[in-house]
Amino acid sequence: MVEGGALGQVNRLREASGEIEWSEAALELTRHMSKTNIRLSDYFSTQLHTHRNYSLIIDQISVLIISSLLQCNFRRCFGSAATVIERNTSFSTLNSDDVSYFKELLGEKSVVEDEDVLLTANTDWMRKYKGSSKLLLQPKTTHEVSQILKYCNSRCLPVVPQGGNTGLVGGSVPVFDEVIINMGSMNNIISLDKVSGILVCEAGCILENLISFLDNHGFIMPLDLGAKGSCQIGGNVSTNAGGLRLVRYGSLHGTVLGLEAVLANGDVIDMLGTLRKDNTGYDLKHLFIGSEGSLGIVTKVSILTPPKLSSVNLAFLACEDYFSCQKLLVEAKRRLGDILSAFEFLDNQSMDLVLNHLEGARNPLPSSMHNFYVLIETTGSDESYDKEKLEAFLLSSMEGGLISDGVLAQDINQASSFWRIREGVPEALMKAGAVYKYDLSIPVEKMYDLVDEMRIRMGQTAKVIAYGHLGDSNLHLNISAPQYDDKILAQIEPYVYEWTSEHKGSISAEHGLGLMKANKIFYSKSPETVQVMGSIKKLLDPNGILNPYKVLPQSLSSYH
Ligand code: FAD
Ligand code: 2HG
Ligand code: ZN
Repeated sequence: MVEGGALGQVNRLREASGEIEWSEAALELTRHMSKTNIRLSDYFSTQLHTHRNYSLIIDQISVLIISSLLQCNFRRCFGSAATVIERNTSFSTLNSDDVSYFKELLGEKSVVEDEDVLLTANTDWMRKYKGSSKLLLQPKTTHEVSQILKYCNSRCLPVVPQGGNTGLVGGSVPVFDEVIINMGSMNNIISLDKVSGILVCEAGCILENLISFLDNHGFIMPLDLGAKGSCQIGGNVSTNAGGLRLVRYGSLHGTVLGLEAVLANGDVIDMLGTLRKDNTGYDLKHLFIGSEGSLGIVTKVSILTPPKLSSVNLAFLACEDYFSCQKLLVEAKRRLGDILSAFEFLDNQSMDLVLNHLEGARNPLPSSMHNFYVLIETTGSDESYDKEKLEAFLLSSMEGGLISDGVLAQDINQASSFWRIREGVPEALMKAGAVYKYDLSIPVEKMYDLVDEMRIRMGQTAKVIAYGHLGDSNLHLNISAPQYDDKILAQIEPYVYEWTSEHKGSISAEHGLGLMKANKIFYSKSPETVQVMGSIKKLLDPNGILNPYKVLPQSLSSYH
C-alpha cells in the first residue's frame, strides 16, 4: 500500500470530476518506488531537474493515467486525504457462471449488467467515489438476499449493499468490482400497529414513502432528512442516520425496535421484535444499526413511530453572533422543552450559497444579511397553547437581544420554503464546485471556534460553510472550492480531525465512516475499542466480503 502525499503529484493532473485508477504500469512504478524508498514527489522532482521541458513530465504522467483506465488495482478518491487502496487479492473476480447463477436465482430482470445503470450505481451522490462493478443485483425477498450472500461467500466475491445511494462518505458504492446488492425492490410495508404506532417494513422502502404512508394513518417517522426522496429505511438504519428531528425523537438506536439481517454466510438473523422492552440477552440488533453494511444486510425493520400531532410551528430567525445562537438553544430547551422538535442553524456563508445556487430559494428575512440563521420547529397537540408559548419565547428572546429578526411560517408552503433553505445547503454546495465535507460532533460552546479557525487557515483559497443540527451538537463543516486540490486538502486534514479529537468530539456525528474515514477511526475511538470491532467483523464476516475497505481501518480488515 502506498500512502500519503507522494501520489498527490500525479493526482493534481486528474480529470476534474473523476478519480484515478492505477494501471499495472502505475502499480509497478509505485511498487518499485516504495521498494526502493523513492517517493513519487522525489521521483518527479528528480525528473524535473533532468528534463528541462516540463511537458515531457506531463506526458509521462498522462501515459500512466490513460493506461490506468485499463485495469484498476489501486484506488484513490478525492475530498479526503490520499490513501491508496489495493484490491484484496483473496477476492475472486466475477465470471459468466456467477452471472448465470444469479439469473437463475433472481430472474433475468433482477440481474443488471446495463452500463448506464451501472455507471449510476457505481457513483456516489457527491460524484467523488466511483467503483467499477460489472453487476447489480435486485433481490425481492430475504431468501434471495440470503442465497446471494451464501453464494458470494462461498466464491469469495465481495459485495456492496446499496440503498438510495445518498450516503456522504463513499460507503454505498464499490471501491473496485464488488457486486452491488441494491435493496430497492424490497419495498413492501408489512404492517402498522395503529395502537402502538409500530411500523414493520422492508429495508428498501424509501423514507419519504414511509412518511406519506404514516401521515395517512395519523403517525410520523421519528426521523427526517434532506435526502428523504431517495434514501431507504435500510440505508438509514445501516448508517444510524440522524437528521432534523433527532433532538426530539432520539436516535435510531432508540426507535428501531427490531430488524432482520442476513449475515455474510447467508444465515438470516430474525431480530424483528416489536417489543419496547426485551432484556433477554445481548441486543444484537444494535450491531447492525450504524455498521454501514459491514456486518450484514438489513432486510426488514420494525420502528416505533410517534403519533402525528396537530400543531406544527416553524420560526426562521436571525442571530448576530454564535453566542446568541448558543444561548437561544439553551433557552429553547428550557422553555419549549416538551414541544421543541427541531433546532437547526446555518451561517451567512451557507445562506449566501443557497441564495446563489438553489433555484427559487428566497431569503425569508430579506431586509439585510445576518450572521446566523436558526430554524426552530415546535410540534404539539394544542394549537393555541403551542403558538402562544412559541411567540412568548420569541418575544423575550428578541427583547433579550438573542434574536435580531425573525418570521413565523404562516402556512405549510411557507414552512416548506424555510426548510428548503436549510435542507438545500448540500445541494447548493454540489452546484458551487468541489466540496470537502466534515460531519462533526463538538460540544456546542466550542463548535464555531473551529469554523473561525478554518476561515483563517483557508484564507482566500476556499469558502468555509458551517451549518447543522445545533440542537444535537452536530456541525456540518464544508469547505467549498472551485475544484479539488491537494494543497487545499492539506490545509484541512489532518487539522480538522486533530482539532475534533482534542476537543473530545467525534469525526463522524451521523454520516458514518464509509471509505472516507475508515482509517480515521482512531481519532474518535480507542485502539482497544477498534480491536473489538475488528473481532466482531471477523466473527460475522470471516472472508471480509461485506462492504470491504469501509468502516474499519485497513490494518484491521480481515483481508490483510
Ligand atoms: P446508501 O447511501 O445507499 O448506503 C449508505 C450505507 O449503508 C452504505 O455503507 C451501504 O452499504 C449501507 N446500506 C444501505 N442499505 C443497506 C442495507 N439494507 N443493509 C445493510 N447496509 C446497507 N444523513 C444524516 O444522518 N442526516 C441528515 O440530515 C442527512 N441529510 C442528507 C441530505 C442530503 C441532501 C444527502 C444527499 C444526504 C444526507 N444524509 C444525511 C446522508 C444519507 O442520506 C444518509 O446516510 C442515509 O441514511 C443513507 O441512506 P441510503 O438509503 O441512501 O443508503
Ligand atoms: C444535512 O444535515 C446533511 O443537511 C448533509 O447531513 C450535511 O452536506 C452535509 O455536510
Ligand atoms: Zn445532517
